[in-house]
Amino acid sequence: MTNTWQDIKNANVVVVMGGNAAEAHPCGFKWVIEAKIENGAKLVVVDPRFTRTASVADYYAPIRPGTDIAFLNGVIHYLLEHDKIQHEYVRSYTNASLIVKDGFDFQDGLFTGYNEETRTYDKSTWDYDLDKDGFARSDDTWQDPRCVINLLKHHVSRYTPEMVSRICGTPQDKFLHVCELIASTSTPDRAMTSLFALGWTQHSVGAQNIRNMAMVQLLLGNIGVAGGGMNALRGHSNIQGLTDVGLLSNQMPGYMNLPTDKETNFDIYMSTRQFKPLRPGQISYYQNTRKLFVSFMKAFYGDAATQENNWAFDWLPKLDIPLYDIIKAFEMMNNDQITGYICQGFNPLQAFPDRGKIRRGLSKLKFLVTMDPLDTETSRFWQDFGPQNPANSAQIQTEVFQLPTTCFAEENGSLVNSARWLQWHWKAADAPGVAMSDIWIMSGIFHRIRELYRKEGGAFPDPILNVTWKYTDPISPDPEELAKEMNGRALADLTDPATNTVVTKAGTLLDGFGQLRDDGTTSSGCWIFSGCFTEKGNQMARRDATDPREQGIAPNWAWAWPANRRILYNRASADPTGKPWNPAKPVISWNGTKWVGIDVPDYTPTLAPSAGASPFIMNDEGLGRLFARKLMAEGPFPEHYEPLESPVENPLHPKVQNNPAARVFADDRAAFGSPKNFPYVATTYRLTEHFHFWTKHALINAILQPEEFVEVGEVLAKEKGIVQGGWVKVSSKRGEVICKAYVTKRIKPLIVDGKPTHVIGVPLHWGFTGQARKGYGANTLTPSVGDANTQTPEFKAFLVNIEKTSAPVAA
Ligand SMILES: Nc1nc2c(c(=O)[nH]1)N[C@H]1C(S)=C(S)[C@@H](COP(=O)(O)OP(=O)(O)OC[C@H]3O[C@@H](n4cnc5c(=O)[nH]c(N)nc54)[C@H](O)[C@@H]3O)O[C@H]1N2
Ligand SMILES: Nc1nc2c(c(=O)[nH]1)N[C@H]1C(S)=C(S)[C@@H](COP(=O)(O)OP(=O)(O)OC[C@H]3O[C@@H](n4cnc5c(=O)[nH]c(N)nc54)[C@H](O)[C@@H]3O)O[C@H]1N2
Ligand SMILES: [Mo]
Repeated sequence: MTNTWQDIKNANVVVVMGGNAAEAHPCGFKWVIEAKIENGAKLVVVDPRFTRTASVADYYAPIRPGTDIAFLNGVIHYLLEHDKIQHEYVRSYTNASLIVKDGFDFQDGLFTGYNEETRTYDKSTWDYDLDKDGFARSDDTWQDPRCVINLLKHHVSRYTPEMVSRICGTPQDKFLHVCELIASTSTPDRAMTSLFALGWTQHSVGAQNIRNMAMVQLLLGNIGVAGGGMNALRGHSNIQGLTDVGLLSNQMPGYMNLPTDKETNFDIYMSTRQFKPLRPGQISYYQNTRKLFVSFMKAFYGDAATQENNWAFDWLPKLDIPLYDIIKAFEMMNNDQITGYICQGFNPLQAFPDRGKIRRGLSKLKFLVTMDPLDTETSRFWQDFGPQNPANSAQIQTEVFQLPTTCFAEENGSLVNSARWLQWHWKAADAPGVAMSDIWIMSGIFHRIRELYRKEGGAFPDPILNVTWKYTDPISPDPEELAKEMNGRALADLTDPATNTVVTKAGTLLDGFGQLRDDGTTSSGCWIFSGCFTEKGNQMARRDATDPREQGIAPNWAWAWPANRRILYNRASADPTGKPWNPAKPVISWNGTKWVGIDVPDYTPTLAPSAGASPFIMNDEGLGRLFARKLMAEGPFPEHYEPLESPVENPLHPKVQNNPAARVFADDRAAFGSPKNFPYVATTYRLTEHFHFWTKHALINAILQPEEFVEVGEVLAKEKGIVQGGWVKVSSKRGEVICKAYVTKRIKPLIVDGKPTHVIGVPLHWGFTGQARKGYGANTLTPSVGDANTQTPEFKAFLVNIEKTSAPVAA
C-alpha cells in the first residue's frame, strides 16, 4: 500500500477492482465502511461476480476476467476527453511534459523493438529525448506531438466506450457511470483510493493492470494525498515482509536486485543503479545505492567483506536468466534440471497452476523436503488418493522428508502488514510434538552444509564459509537479534565530515538508513527496515494508538518502512509551493524552513519547494510516470492483450492476441484449450470461511465450508440442465474437477464482441488432506502461464467446459 488501512476512511471514492476485500480482507474492510459513513464516500466495485464487496457498494459494474486494461485505458480516454484531470498536479508532478525519443512507436499491437524469437523487447527507444547534459527534454505547453501526454492521448484514443464494452462485456452506461464517479475526484479537495489484490495481479498482464490504475491516479492527483493511493491488499499476514527481505530469486533485501551474469564486477553492477537525475536540480534517491549495498554486504559477510574484495561482490550468485520463478522451477523439474526441492511454508501441489504438471515435476525429484506445521498435499503428492490425486506410488522414487515446524503464534517475531507496518508479536503457546522453529531448522541446515564445505572443500566454498554468524545462540538465533541485524549498526565510530566529531559510536544501533555509509563502517541487513530496532528499543513493539489529527496516522503504533513513513510520496500531497492541495486533510506542508505535518516527509526535510525538485525522488526524473521508461517487459503504456486462453479474438489487433512477453514455455502451449472445446471463461478465488489450504485441517472451518463447489449463473445452468446442488464436471485442457454446482444470480452472462459469454466461478480451498471432504482443487484446471514482469500465474482467466454429471460412487 502507498497509504494505510486507516487512511482509507479519508477517501471520497473507493474503487475495489481486482479484489474482493469484504471477503478476503474482512477486518481491514471496516475502513471502507468508515469512509462511507463518516466521509460520504462512494464505493465502486468492478468484478466479474457480484461479490460480498459488491453487496455493500454504491455502484457495481461487471467485467470479463482479464480485460481490466481495456477498461482502465477507457477511463483514461474519458478523463482526457472530458478534461477531468488535476492539471497543476499533472504538469508539475508527472512526466506528461517530457518528450519521448524519436523511433518509439506502437503499431498493430506491438511497441518498437520486439524480438519474436526471444519474446522480449529491445527497449532502447522507450526513453526520453535527452539533451547534451543527459537531461530529458520537455515541453510544458504540451504542443510537441511527442510529449508523453500527447502520446498517451493517441494511445488511448482506441479505447472508446464502444470498444471497452465490446472487450469487457461491461454495458456502456455502467462503464460511463464508473468513469463519472472516478472523474469526480480530479479536484484537489477530493481523493479516490484504489484497493486491489489478485483480481489484477494473477494475469499475464498483471503488473500492467496495476500500472494502468496508477496512471489514472496520477492524472487525478490522487497519489501522495490522504485518502488516495494505490493500495495492494496483500495476502498472507507476512507476504509484504517476504518481498521486503528479498525472498525472490532475483532479489536481495530492500528491493535491491541481484547481479546478473553480465555484471561481472562491482563497478559495472553499480554503474546501472546509481541513477543520475534526469532533470536539473532533481534529487534521485538511488544515488545512495552504494551505501545500501555495502551496508548489506557488511551485515552478510562482516569482516570478510572489505574494500579490497569489493565488499565480497564476487560471492553473490549471478543470475543467468531474468529469474528463477516458481513456474520456471517446475518447468525445470519436469525437464530433469532440478532434482531436489526444499519447500518451506508452501503447498505448490494445491497452489500452483496445472496440477498435473506440478505432480509430474515432484515425481521426478530425487528428494523433497517440506517444512510445515501441517500435513500438506505437496508432502503426500506420491500417495494415491483416488481421482483427487491419482498418483502411481509404485513408480515414484522421490524421497520425502517432512520437517514439522512451529507457526507464528508459537514464536516471537514481526509481521509486515499491507501498510508496511512491522508489528512485533509474542509467543502465545509451545508448539506440539517435535515441531521446531523455521529458524532452528534453517540454522541447522546451514551449519551442516558449512561443515561439509569445511571438510570437503567443494567447487566454490567462499560464499558459505564466510557468512557471519555471530549470534548469542548460533543454533537458534533469537528473533530480536535478527531484527537488530536487519536494522543495522555502526561498525566503527562515525564522524561528521563537516566538524570531524564522532556522531555515532561504534556498536550503536542506527536510527535509520540516512546514516548508512559506503566505506564499510555501517551494516544493515535490510536498509528499508533501518529504524525498526534502535537504541530506544524495539519500535515494532510500540502500541500507542494516538492519532493527532484523527486522520488515520498514529506514528507511535508499531513502525512503518521506510523511516516510519505512513503515506508514500507525501510530498505530492502539497502543491508546488508547499501548501496542501486539500487543506482539510493535510499530510505535510512547507513552513518556510522545513517540511512539517502528521507524517514523516517523503522528501529532503529542509529542501525548499523553490529549489524545484519534484516529489517522486525514487524515480530519476522525480516525476510520476505516465510513460514507464524502459521498465516494463511489454511496453511503456499498458495495452489490452487477451488472456492466453480467451473466448474471443483480440478486437484491437487479432494478430497480436496475447501479451507478447508473457511467461509461456513452448511445451505448455499444447496444454492450452480453444473456445471450441472449452467455451466458458473461468476464474478462481477465495472464501472468507477458509484460508487457502490450511483451514480445511480445522474442524470448525471444515464444517462451515465442507466441500468443493463451483458457481454457475442461472442462465448457463438452465441451458446445461444444471440444478442447485447437483453434480457437475468442470474440465479444461489440463484436467477435470467433479464437484457440486452452486447456481447463482450473482454471475450474469456478458455480451463480449457481440456474443454472450458465461463466467464460471471456482473457489480454491479444497484438497485431499485435512478435515473437509476430499476435493481436487482449482489448479487442476488452471494453465501454466505467468505475467510478463512478475511471473505471477494467470489464475484468474482461462477456459473450461461444464457438464452435469451423476454423483461419483465414493461421494
Ligand atoms: N478468508 C481468506 N482471506 C484471505 C485469503 C484466504 O485464503 N482466505 N488469502 C489471502 C491471500 S494470500 C491473498 S493474496 C488475498 C487475495 O485477495 P483477493 O484478490 O481479494 O482475493 P480473491 O478471492 O482471489 O479475489 C479476487 C477477486 O477478483 C475477481 N476477479 C477475477 N478476475 C478478475 C479480473 O480480471 N478483473 C477484475 N476486476 N476482477 C477479477 C474475482 O471475481 C474475485 O472476486 O486474500 C487474502 N485473504
Ligand atoms: N487458482 C488459484 N491458485 C492460487 C491462487 C488463486 O487465487 N487461484 N492464489 C495464490 C496465492 S495469492 C497464494 S498466496 C498461494 C498460497 O499458496 P501456499 O502459500 O502454498 O498456500 P498455504 O495453504 O497458505 O500454504 C502455506 C503453508 O505454510 C504453512 N505454514 C504456516 N505457518 C508456517 C510457519 O510459520 N512456518 C512454515 N514453515 N510453514 C508455515 C501452512 O501450514 C501451509 O501449509 O496460492 C496461490 N494459488
Ligand atoms: Mo496470496
